[in-house]
Amino acid sequence: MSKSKVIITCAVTGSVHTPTMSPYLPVTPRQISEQAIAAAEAGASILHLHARNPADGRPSADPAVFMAFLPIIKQASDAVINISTGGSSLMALDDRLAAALRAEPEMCSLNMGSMNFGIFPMAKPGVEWQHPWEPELLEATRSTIFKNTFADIEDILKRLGDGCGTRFEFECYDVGHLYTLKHFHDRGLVKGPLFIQFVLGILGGIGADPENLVHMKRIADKLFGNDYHFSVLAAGRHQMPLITMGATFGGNVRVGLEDSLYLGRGELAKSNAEQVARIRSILEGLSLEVATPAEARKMLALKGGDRVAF
Ligand code: KMH
Ligand code: ZN
Repeated sequence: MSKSKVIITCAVTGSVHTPTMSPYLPVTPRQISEQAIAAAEAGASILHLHARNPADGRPSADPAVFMAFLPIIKQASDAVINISTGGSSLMALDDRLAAALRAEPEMCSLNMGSMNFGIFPMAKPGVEWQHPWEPELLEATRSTIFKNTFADIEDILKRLGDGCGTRFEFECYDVGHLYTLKHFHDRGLVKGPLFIQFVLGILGGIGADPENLVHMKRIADKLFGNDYHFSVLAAGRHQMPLITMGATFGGNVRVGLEDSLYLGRGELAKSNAEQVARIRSILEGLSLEVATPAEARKMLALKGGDRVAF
C-alpha cells in the first residue's frame, strides 16, 4: 500500500506488566482514562485498551470496569478506541470477548494463533511484590497456552466483525500467523484494508531482530499486496528502535506501557503520553507525518466513533 501518514497506536496498560514493575502503569479506570486521553492529545490516533481490577491491578475482563473508562475517553477525545480481545493469556475466550461485545467498538485486537506467551522471566527472585497475584500470573505462563484456534478466530470475526461492524488489529507474532490471516482473507472472512500488527519480541513468538521485521514485511507484501497496512510493536527495550525501523519502510507504530515500561535505557516512562511524544518527535524528525484519528479512520475503513455502544 502506498505510503500515507503514520498511525500511532498507544496500548495504554495491557496485561503483561504488573504494578510493582512501574508506579506509572495505569490501573484504575481514572488512571487509564487520564493516560489514554493524554496519549491521544500527544498524537496517538488509536488507543488499544485493556482493563484492570482497580483494587489490585490484576488484568480484568469485566465489562463494567471497561464501561467505567470507555465513555470518559470517548467524551474527551476523538481517538479510535480499540478493545483487546486477547485480554490476558490466562482468561477464557468468552470472558475475553465480553467487554468488546458490550461496547461494539470501532476496532478490536485479534490474535492470529495459539502460542506460548512467556512472561515468566519477569518473575525474578528477590522482588518485593505488592500483590501475590503478580509473580503467580507471570509464573503461570510457563505452562499455559495463549489459545487462539481457527475456530476462536472465526468466532470473533463473526461475532464482532459481522455482528458489530468492528474492524481488527490483526496481531501476528510470527510469520505463520500471516498465513493464517491469509487463509481467512482467501475465504472472504476478512476484508481489506487489513491492519496487521507485527509483534516482535514476545517469548514464544518471533524475536525482536531487524531481519525478522524485514521478513514479516516481505511475506505480508507477498500475501496481501496492496490490501494491507502494517504496524510494528516490539517488546521492552526493542520498542523504539524497531518501530522506528518499521516507520522508515512504510509502517505504522505502536507504543504504550503494555509493550514497554521504558522511555530509554534504565528510564521508566512516566506516562503513555511520554512514549507517544517520543515516537512522534522521531517520526517528525524523519519528515513523516502523523495521522489524525479522522485520517486513521479513513485509512482503515472504520465505522466511525458515533457507531459504538458506549
Ligand atoms: N500484549 C501484546 C504483545 C491483545 O491485546 O490482544 C499483544 C496484544 C494482544 O496487545
Ligand atoms: Zn493488548
